[in-house]
Amino acid sequence: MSNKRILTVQDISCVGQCSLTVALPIISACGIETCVLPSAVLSTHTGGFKGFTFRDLTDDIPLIVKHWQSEGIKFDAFYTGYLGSAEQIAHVINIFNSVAADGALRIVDPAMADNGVLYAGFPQDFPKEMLKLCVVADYIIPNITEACLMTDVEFKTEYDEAYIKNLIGALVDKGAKNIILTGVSYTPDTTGVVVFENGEYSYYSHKKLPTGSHGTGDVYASVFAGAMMRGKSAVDAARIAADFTFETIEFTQQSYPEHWYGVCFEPLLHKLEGLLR
Ligand code: PXL
Repeated sequence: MSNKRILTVQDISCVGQCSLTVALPIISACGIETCVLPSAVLSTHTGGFKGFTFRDLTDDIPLIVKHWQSEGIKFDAFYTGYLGSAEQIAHVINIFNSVAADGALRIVDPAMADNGVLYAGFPQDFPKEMLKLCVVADYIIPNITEACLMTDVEFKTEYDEAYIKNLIGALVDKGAKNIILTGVSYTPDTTGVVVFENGEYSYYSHKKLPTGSHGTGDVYASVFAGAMMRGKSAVDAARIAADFTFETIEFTQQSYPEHWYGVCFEPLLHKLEGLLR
């Protein structure tokens, strides 16, 4: 158990196995105190349910932060995911400065898009706003769609290493520091992550499972954040997160093939400790 605490800022989708209902159990299972700042409350996630409710909590954020400041509360790390409005980005940048312990780690998952399109409800200019948060982060965890939307690089489903290096170069040109690019697949049977850190690339790949699953980006980013808090290098954290996420998808497809809206990560939480040793 570490005595460091992380603040994660993302929505509560009451049903959906994504965002806070993933981050809170996973980072806690990594042995890290996990504080939360809900960006919005939705009845479900937006990826396939119809008629979901959405309550934006933007106005609560400055009041919550003010209280933390009056109590002298600071955080050793931040991990942000799905945000409720473009306006929240300025609030989060303020949080990164005003309630950060010395040397605090800032991890941003620009959770806003997949498969070439923005998630339902985000305005077209949202990626430009999200980029402002990405440039103040130590690590960003975009998928290819999110990286393309923030850089105006054309989104492709078939590509080579030169395309991926150009995409990472475009993010660096915009001001991003260290980048974990997820869902990078160079062969039909494999997928993986590119880690770009201090100017060096590495690639970790594993078997690709036949269909994509909701919420896996949040599982991935949560394990990455937990592993970084446990003192792993970014390359090791990226690999551990990939292995755990793969297991959750495989387990869900084998044990509950009808379960469509998320991955059944809960029965596998106990494995995190072993992966982190
Ligand atoms: O998993 C990303 C995510 C988080 N939060 C909400 C979402 C999604 C993806 O669709 O809709 C509300």
